Amino acid sequence: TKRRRSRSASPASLSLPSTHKLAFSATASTAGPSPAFQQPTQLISFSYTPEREFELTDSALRYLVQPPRNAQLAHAYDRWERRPERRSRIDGLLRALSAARAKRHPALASGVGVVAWRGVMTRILTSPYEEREGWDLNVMCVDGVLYFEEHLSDARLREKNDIEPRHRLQTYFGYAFESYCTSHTPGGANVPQNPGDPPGWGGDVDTNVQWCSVVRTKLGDTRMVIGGEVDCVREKYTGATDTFVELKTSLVIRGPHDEVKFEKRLLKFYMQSFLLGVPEILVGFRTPAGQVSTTQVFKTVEIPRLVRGKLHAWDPTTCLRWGNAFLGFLQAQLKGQPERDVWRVRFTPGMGVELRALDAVEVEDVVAGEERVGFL
Ligand code: 0WD
Ligand code: CA
Repeated sequence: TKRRRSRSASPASLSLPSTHKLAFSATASTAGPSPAFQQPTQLISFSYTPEREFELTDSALRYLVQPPRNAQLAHAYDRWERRPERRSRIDGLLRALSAARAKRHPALASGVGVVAWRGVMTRILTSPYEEREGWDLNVMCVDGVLYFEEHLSDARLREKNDIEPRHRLQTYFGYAFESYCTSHTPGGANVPQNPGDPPGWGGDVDTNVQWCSVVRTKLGDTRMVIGGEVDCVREKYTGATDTFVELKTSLVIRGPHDEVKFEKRLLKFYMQSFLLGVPEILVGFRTPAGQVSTTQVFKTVEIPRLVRGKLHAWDPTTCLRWGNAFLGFLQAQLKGQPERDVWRVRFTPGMGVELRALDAVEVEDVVAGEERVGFL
């Protein structure tokens, strides 16, 4: 039976037993070897169509092509098919996982400890270095498996939907870069569809369309199934992660200040690609107005070395150690708890995380009237 707490109850953190908190200091003091991270292997892939329908195909897979010189990233901004910001569940990931199970994928023989989108795992693992943005997760533990979903408060959702025009354009620059750098056919040069399209334009941006890979990996003793969007593959699709390429845009580096900013950002680039086994990141450096001036390929494994020893350095070992402690903490706390319960993890920058059970009213908010057990 669930306790009903009134929504105006004082912040739960004040009344929480300290066992419901995990502070960074708890992992900083246990320096030592890094927990092992297993090379991810792909279980299955899937696509979202322009109608945002899930399908177990590679219809949205794209191949890397050389972008034209000085590509203009503001091109066709007015034709962007924008996916509305909604709370995103893990339904697509679970459907893909079920399909992989039905095919008796050998990598699933040994059970799973965590199921999550890659973006969520990136947030968790980079949090020791996160200075500004907190986050909330919804967590369920069913049959020993932890399921994570991002929790966006109403306020955060509104914020995401009313981002400043300037910021929205910058986001678009990233998608336009993907259009120039990818093609539907391997080795195919992009042939513009509309009069007025520049050479090399790969088609108007539709952010409903995504190709996703679901991989299996392991951090410490925890086996994980992680799903994430993959921008394109280099030359051919092998069914493995070894040809995956991540595309990024970043402002041209004009001085030491920009360099520091970029090198801090590299942690997110690194962790995001590392978690899915993506070996290469192609960065388009652009002007503030959105013209690509240079491109550079970064090998994911080599990125940590680029920042090592610097004042603003980050260390992936710290992230892995934290991630391992975080998963161990949740496993210990949720073991033996009712499986229908939904838990909330809140991360506060510089501090760590707090865990609490949601009450029935809060769970209703999470489920949002859909027929689900918790968010599953
Ligand atoms: O709706 C949301 N708030 C989110 C949805 C946030 C994060 C993820 N997702 C969805 C994704 O759309 C996808 O279906 O979860 C699934 C897995 O995504 P992921 O790979 O775990 O997401 P992440 O690693 O955070 O982002 C990967 C890419 C982004 O590339 P960049 O280079 O910017 O990191 O997914 C795209 C984006 O291209 N992406 C989005 N595109 C449109 N609308 C969004 C969004 N809200 N979020 C991520
Ligand atoms: Ca990208």
